[in-house]
Amino acid sequence: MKKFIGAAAIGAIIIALTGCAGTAGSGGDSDELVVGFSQVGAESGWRTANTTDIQSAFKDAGIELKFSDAQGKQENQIKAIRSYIQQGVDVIAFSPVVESGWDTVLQEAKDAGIPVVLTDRAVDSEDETLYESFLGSDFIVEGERAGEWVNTEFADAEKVNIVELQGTTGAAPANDRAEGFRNVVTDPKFEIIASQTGDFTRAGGKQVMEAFLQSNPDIDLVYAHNDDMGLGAIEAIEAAGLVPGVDIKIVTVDAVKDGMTALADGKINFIVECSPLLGAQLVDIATKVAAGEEVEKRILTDETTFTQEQAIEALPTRKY
Ligand code: GYE
Repeated sequence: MKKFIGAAAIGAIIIALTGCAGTAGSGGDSDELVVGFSQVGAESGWRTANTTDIQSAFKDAGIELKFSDAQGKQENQIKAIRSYIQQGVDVIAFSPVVESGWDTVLQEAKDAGIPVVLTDRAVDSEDETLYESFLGSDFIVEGERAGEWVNTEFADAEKVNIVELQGTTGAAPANDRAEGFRNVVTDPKFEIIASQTGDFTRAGGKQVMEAFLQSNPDIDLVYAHNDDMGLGAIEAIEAAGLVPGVDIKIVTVDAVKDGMTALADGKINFIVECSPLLGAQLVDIATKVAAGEEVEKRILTDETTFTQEQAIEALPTRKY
């Protein structure tokens, strides 16, 4: 902290000498705020909606947003964060591609006096002072909501073979959606006969589902950690001559437009919502932390679930 006291003292001398406060320096007027944001990539419809929403919220607020796309790689995110530190932005926000391995770079941001806000995904750092706030969904609850639907839907079944399309390995939503689902789908009649990552992409979901179908003749249900992988699974199921939503039931997470359309068409059976519209809240948090105001450590998004009937009703006004 010493060097900041030094800088402030020098600033005071300059002000005294020139008789004018000037406008330079970080953390001043919200008009001058600069926020650096490191996005995961563009792997899904959810991610695209999230990027658009964040960029437009900062534009509307008149706050400069430096944006970088990590293309799914943690090393790119670390580079982007280091570059934001170097540039002396006022706030750094990022959506961590995986949960672990952030302590060093977060400590660097802390040492530079730059507050960090986690959006959408969590880190597993034990030191919670390394970030100001975490804005996003409760992915465990999302997994539990998917599981509760499964329990009701298959209440009368004797044996249910489930295949799981997992999100990106090591990502918070992949870890937690797997955990939440297993928390509630506990009856021994349910068996997760195969589980593999499809990396949150449509192509990944399709490829993994093709392999699942080849080695498992009797699949009752697909649990996909996001809509895109569920949409990929639909293609694989149809190519195998089966009817998605009927021969094999499908439950997914996200509720983006393409997912909701497949739900309304009867190809998906149930979707747990995960909202990508984090922009306005992120602007609010970034503005507050830059001004040194206290913010809540954990800010949850409001979410619901959709049946096929509810999707038909919601689709015309769906924003993403
Ligand atoms: O569910 C998935 C995306 O982190 C909540 O990432 C997000 C997840 C979302 O690729 O579609």
